[in-house]
Amino acid sequence: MLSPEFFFNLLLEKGTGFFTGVPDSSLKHLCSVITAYVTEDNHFICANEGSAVGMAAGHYLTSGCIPVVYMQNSGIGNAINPLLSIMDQDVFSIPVLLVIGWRGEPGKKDEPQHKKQGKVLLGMLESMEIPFEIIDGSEENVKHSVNTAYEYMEKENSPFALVVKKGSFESYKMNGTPATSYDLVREDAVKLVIDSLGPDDIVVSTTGMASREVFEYREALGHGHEKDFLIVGGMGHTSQVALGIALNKPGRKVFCLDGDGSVIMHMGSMAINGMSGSENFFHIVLNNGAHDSVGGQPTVGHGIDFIQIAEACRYRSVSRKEEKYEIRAYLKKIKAIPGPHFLEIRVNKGNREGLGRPTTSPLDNKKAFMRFLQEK
Ligand SMILES: Cc1ncc(C[n+]2csc(CCOP(=O)(O)OP(=O)(O)O)c2C)c(N)n1
Repeated sequence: MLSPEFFFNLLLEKGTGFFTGVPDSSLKHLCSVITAYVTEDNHFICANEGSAVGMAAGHYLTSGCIPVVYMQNSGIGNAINPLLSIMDQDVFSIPVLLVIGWRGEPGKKDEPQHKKQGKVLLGMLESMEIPFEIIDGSEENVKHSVNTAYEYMEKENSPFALVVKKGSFESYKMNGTPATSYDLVREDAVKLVIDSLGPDDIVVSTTGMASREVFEYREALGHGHEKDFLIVGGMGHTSQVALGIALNKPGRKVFCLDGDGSVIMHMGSMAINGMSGSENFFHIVLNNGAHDSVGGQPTVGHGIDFIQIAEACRYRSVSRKEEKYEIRAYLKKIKAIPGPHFLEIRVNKGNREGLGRPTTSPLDNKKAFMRFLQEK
């Protein structure tokens, strides 16, 4: 296995001093090393991977030094536009080193949402004409790959990708972000929301552990899963899927369980939600100030004011809660009045040890959910 510090030092030796990206579980030890060694003004966790490419471009324009953008391969989708229409040799010709965590590598066991992304990753890079090297656990190989990458970027002034196989990095322990002292963790809030639902109400839940917690709680209650649409991939798009359902099914109350990282990733959706006028739409953000599902790296979620943003986006009701009893009472209250509703629930980061994953496939989930929606 590769020491993330060894890899990081190779990048420093090449003159890179600026790091940005969106975290990924397979790169979490590298992210920890970057966080530990790089000053705050030279390391930014961005809203999404495309924004990170943008920030990297700005850094290069002012420093002439090659920046690093790290991401999970699912983030390539967000990054394609700035890579091809800003960084590409046919446009501004700006070098950037992409460090991409390879989920869903063919032949390796992974979650369904990673399967297609993992299969097409190398082909996507090829068709974008971004050369790449594959990184595994070997120090010799990584040295060679980093040399190849920087030689290319310096000569061609354009992006290069290092595709990192899952499990390549050794672990690196660092002190986490300071603990918060809210009443609840995300899973408690998930349970409160599910407990508040009526028989026809539905849930659309976000990427990562929130959806796993919804699934497990339904199992524990002996419920079916037909009322929940668990968006295991497509980070940042949960509220738009939920809104699409709410608009077409005005007789159903639609509870969107979102994450702060997810909302921030495509925050423009809040404006569309608020302005939609959808009376049956409940946007609930479980704000733990972190990308908890991939290692707990900080978001700006506890630093910004979601309430003011939601108000300005014209949600009809807007509130922030953190205590169990007030959340319960508030959910009861807003269910009786027209939305769109926005509720931020402040929670501590953290998850239960041994949290399972949905045992039904996304396809089964879709079929059961559509059947349930047809009933009314
Ligand atoms: C486009 C994209 N980038 C990155 C990821 C990796 N990823 C999965 S879950 C997650 C964190 C989500 O954070 P948040 O929405 O705050 O929810 P939390 O995990 O804290 O509950 C990330 C970064 C992804 N799935 N898709």
